[in-house]
Amino acid sequence: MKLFVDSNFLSPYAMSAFVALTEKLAVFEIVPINLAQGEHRSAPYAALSSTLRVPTLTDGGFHLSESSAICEFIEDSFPGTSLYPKDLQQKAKAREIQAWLRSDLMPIRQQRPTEVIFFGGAHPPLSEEAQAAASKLFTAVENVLPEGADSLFGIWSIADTDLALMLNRLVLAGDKVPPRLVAYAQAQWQRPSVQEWVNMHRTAQ
Ligand SMILES: N[C@@H](CCC(=O)N[C@@H](CS)C(=O)NCC(=O)O)C(=O)O
Repeated sequence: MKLFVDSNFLSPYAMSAFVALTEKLAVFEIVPINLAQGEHRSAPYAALSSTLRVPTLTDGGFHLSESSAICEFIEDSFPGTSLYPKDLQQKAKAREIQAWLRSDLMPIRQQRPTEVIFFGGAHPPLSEEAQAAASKLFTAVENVLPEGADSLFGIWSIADTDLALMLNRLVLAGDKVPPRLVAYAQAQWQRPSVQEWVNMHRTAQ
């Protein structure tokens, strides 16, 4: 198996696929794709990914893009640590959270790009629009995360990793985040599979 990821390990979607494979103890090769140089638009990559985006997972002649589809494929392909809750309603909620994080909260994603998480540095205050998105995020998480819990469904799921990344865009930029959400994001960030991604070698561009 090969996992094609951005060569600077900044993509939250590549991270999700990486964590999923790592949790399953799958044997896979990381193939870095240089987005800055447009390598994702090159013919060899286009032959693997119709979306021309990272991540893409390949297994022989099988090619799959879109990180949530990749996570579901990995879940169905490997035994070991479950990526999703077994309970059908909880599993559906985990997928809801994944889909939501990928389709909404754009002002946070734009004003707190993952460089904030992986490189640090100073960032301008959030715009009103981004503050509104942050407050929507906080309310949603407070509604779904049980008091005192460090995972959404009583046991780790890949939705926790995705959600912690979204919260950490704000936490690590020093934005105001409710303390129990900070504690949740920090606890999730310590997971060894996540730390493996965090500790990838990156170069400032
Ligand atoms: N919905 C996709 C999003 C993937 C995505 O946006 N990847 C970005 C890197 S974070 C990318 O490849 N950007 C290059 C481009 O769109 O040209 C997923 O979940 O995999």
